[in-house]
Amino acid sequence: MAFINLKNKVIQVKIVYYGPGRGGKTTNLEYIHRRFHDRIHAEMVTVKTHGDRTLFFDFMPFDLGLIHGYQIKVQLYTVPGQPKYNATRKLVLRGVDGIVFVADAMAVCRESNVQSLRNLQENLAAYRKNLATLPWVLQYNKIDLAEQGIPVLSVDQLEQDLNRGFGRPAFPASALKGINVAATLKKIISLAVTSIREELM
Ligand SMILES: Nc1nc2c(ncn2[C@@H]2O[C@H](COP(=O)(O)OP(=O)(O)O)[C@@H](O)[C@H]2O)c(=O)[nH]1
Ligand SMILES: [Mg+2]
Repeated sequence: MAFINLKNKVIQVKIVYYGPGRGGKTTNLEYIHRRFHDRIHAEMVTVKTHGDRTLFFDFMPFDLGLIHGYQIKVQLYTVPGQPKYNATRKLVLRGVDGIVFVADAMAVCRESNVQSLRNLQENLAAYRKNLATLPWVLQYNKIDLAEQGIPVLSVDQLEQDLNRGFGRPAFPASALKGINVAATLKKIISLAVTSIREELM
């Protein structure tokens, strides 16, 4: 459930970008930060280390304006994908309102996508949440690599592997080029806000 401040009429919506390491989560946030810079008046905080670009998480808050007199504040988080950082991943999921699962469309990443989705389900279970009821969408990232002759999974294959039984909105994307990055974000915000509104009624 979102954090709601009734006195100040503020609803905080927490969105987490989840997925295998190096799938493009940070690149999504960097693109959003660049593209909506003047509109969001927000700082992007990235905790970096050598090797991987993010050790802990990336965090970006921004305002969506008023909905029914409530100020909607959205917070975007990403998690580190490597198996050894599971404690951090679990912690970032605390209080999550919506998830973008960023899959890496490269053919060599097929198994790590599936493993990461399984890991997400396990970590959600610790908070008594699950993918059947939570707002979430998928992003099939790095589709631009096909042009360079790098083997990428077909959307059909990715749907089979990751979205079978869920039927969630899914966006073939290139975080690097900004293809479907905004569409992915808009969709998850809309689903999360709708779900919060329903819980409030
Ligand atoms: N070609 C291509 N490379 C990408 C894309 N998205 C991310 N990358 C690259 O993949 C690497 C890992 O991206 P990053 O955002 O750090 O992944 P994260 O670990 O999920 O946060 C970086 O070198 C990015 O430039 C994409 O859409 N296309
Ligand atoms: Mg990252």
